[in-house]
Amino acid sequence: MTDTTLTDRPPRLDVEALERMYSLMLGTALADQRAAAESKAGRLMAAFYPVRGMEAVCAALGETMRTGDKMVSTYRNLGDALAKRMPLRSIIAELYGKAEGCSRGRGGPMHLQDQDVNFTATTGIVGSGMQIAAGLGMAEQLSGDGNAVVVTFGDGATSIGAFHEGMGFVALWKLPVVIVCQNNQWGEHTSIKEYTAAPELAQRAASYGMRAEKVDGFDPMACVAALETALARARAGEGPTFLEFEHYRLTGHTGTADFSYVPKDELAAAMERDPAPTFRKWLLANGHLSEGQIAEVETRVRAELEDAFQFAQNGTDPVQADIYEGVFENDEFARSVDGA
Ligand SMILES: Cc1ncc(C[n+]2csc(CCOP(=O)(O)OP(=O)(O)O)c2C)c(N)n1
Ligand SMILES: [Mg+2]
Repeated sequence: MTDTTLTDRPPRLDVEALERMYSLMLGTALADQRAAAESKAGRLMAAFYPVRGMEAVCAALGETMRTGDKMVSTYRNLGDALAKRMPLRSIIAELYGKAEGCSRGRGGPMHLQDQDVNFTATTGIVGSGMQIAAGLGMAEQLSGDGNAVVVTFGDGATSIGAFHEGMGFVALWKLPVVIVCQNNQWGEHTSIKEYTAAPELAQRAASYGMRAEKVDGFDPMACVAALETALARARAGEGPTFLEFEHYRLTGHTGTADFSYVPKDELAAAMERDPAPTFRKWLLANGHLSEGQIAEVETRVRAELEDAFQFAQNGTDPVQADIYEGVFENDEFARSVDGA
């Protein structure tokens, strides 16, 4: 029997692509759960912000972005980093604040980055990614090399001034920016219904003269289709697109936060659509992947995670002596500041 709960596969996505997407969804969910548990145990360098609920959007980002595309993310960045194909070991080591981490242990969970794959910046300042993306978008437009800039942030960020300034700027200059709003229905501990009188976020884009679309963020193929169109428009010089991906936060705000305030029925309904298990069922029901192929993916993903967590836990702590290195353009200056 064909499963029609999710949008059907576009012909472009072959078996390998579907396997990659399932790997990314499952890898994100499992890494997230383990990181949250490590955070609860007090073993991570700083607070961890879970991404459970966002896995379908992240897998679609992974399938549609190119390495040359720049990405700006937030503190809730694990799935974005995986979508950008950052090495898993360097991600997990950074969560523990180890020298082997992508930011040499100086950033922690909130500040993953990797210039090799153009995971350009992550920021903990809500709404500020929009302005960073505007600057990067202008640079891409001037260079004319056909890359796009993707910026991700939450629903709450659309109430911040910086967001609105950035929206006006990228629309006016028709910058090659794809704006990914992860609407998980919560801004910290406040429901979207309680913090805005205008909860239809995609409608905000129209007032800036920008194309916008609301997308089911629990439907991986719908996410791919929306991102493909937006990225193609950006590359063709047709300007930015605002995409509101609607889903639900399946955890607390942080890895340790209580979330008993979340209505039980809402959470239960969202859990019914938990991206990785739902996609797994859909892949099987539609005959896209066999039980054997799925099992292979799952074994590989679990082994890679085990390796990365072991690597991180055995990593080295950064030393005080190089604390300023990589902070200023000139390391000589850094040493003089340090008095070394
Ligand atoms: C400018 C600014 N104001 C407030 C905060 C505190 N803060 C951290 S996360 C957050 C909620 C943001 O909600 P949303 O944009 O929906 O993202 P989510 O955490 O749900 O992914 C707030 C208010 C901050 N980091 N930066
Ligand atoms: Mg939110």
